[in-house]
Amino acid sequence: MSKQKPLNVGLVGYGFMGRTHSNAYKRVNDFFEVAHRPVLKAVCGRSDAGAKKFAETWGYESVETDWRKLVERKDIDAIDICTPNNTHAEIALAAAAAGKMILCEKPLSMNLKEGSAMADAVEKAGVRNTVWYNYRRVPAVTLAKSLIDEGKLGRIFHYRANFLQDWTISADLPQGGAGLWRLDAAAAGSGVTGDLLAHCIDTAIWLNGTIGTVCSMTETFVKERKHNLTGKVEPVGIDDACAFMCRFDNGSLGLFESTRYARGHKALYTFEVNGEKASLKWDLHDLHRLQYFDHRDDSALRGWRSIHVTDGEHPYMNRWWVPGLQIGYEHTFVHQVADFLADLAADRPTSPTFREALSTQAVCDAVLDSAEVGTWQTVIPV
Ligand code: SOE
Repeated sequence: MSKQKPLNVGLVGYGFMGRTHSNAYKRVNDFFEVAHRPVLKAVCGRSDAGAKKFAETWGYESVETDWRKLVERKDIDAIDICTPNNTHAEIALAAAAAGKMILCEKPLSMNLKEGSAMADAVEKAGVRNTVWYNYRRVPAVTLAKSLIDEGKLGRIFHYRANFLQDWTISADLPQGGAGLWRLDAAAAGSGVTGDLLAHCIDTAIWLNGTIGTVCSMTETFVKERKHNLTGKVEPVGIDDACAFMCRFDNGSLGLFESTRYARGHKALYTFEVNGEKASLKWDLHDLHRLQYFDHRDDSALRGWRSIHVTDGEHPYMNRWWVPGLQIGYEHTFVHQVADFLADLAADRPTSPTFREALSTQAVCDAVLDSAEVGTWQTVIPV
C-alpha cells in the first residue's frame, strides 16, 4: 500500500507531449519524496483504438473519447491538457468550472485574450494550475536563474536566444491532423512564434524580467501545403521563421530568432546573457552544462567555465544519480510534476501559473502584430 495520497490524473491528448507527461507521472515518486502519488486514471483521445493502445502502453486505468466526460468524472482530480493549441481554452474553462486542477501544455493559448479568460477562470474557481514550460527545469537553466537572482552577473545588458529546427523544409510535407497540426494555423495559432519562441520568451522573462517593446519579422517560406484533413492544397498561415529584437523593462536589449528552416539543426535552443560582471550561456544539445564567464576572476586565468551541472548541490540533482552522471530532456517534466506536488502539499502556486504565462502570450501577440504592421509594438502589460 502506497503511503502517498493519490492524485488522479486525466490526460487529454496522447501525442508526443502525452508521453513526456505520462513518463513524469510514473517516475516522480521513485525519485522525489512528495506527499502525493499521481494515478494514471484515464486518457482521452478521439480515437478509441488509439487511446486504448496508449492506455495499455502507459498503464492508464481507463479511456474516454470525449474530453467533456473526462472533465465531469468525479474520480479525476487533475486534467492535463496535451491537445493542439486551439483546444486548450475550451478544455481549461470546463475543467476549471468542474473544480479540477489543470496542467496545460505550452503555449497556454492561441492569444492573450483567450489566455486571460483562462487565467481568470482558474482563479475564479480557485483551482491549482500550471503551464508546462519545461526548459525552466533543466538543472543548468535553474542554476542560471539562481546566479542571476544572486546578482552574480550584475546589471544585464544583453539577452540572446535561438530555437532552430529543420523538419519542415520539404514542400511535400502536408499540414494538419495528428503530428502535423503545428503547421496548421487554425490549430496552432502561429508557427515558430507560439511553438518555439514561446519557450525562449518564457525563459527570458523568468531570467531577465518583462519585455516592454518588440520589433519583428516573420516569413512563410512554403506558401501552400496539402491539408491532411481536407485533402486539398491550402495556403499556409503559420510563420516558418521569426526574428525579433526587444527592450526588456530592466533596460537590457534582446535578440531572438526561431526557424524550422535551419538545415542541420533539430532542436537547438540556446540562450546567452551578458552582464556587467559576468555572462552565461546554455545550449539544449549540451543541456547538462552551463557556460559561465566571470570578469572578477584573476585576469591570467579568466575564461569561460563549462560547469557540468551534475553535483548534488545543483538544482534537482541530489535526487538523481551520483555526481558526474547526467540526466536529460525527460527529467525536466519529472521536475515539473515534483514541483507541482510539493507546491500542492505546501499550498503555494506552481510557476508558471496561467497568470504568469500570460506575459509570454502578450509578447507573442506583440511579435506577430509587429511582423504584420512592420513597426515596433508595445507589449500589453499583464
Ligand atoms: C516542436 O517540434 C517541438 O516539439 C515543440 O512543440 C516543443 O515544445 C519543443 O520543446 C520541441 O519542439
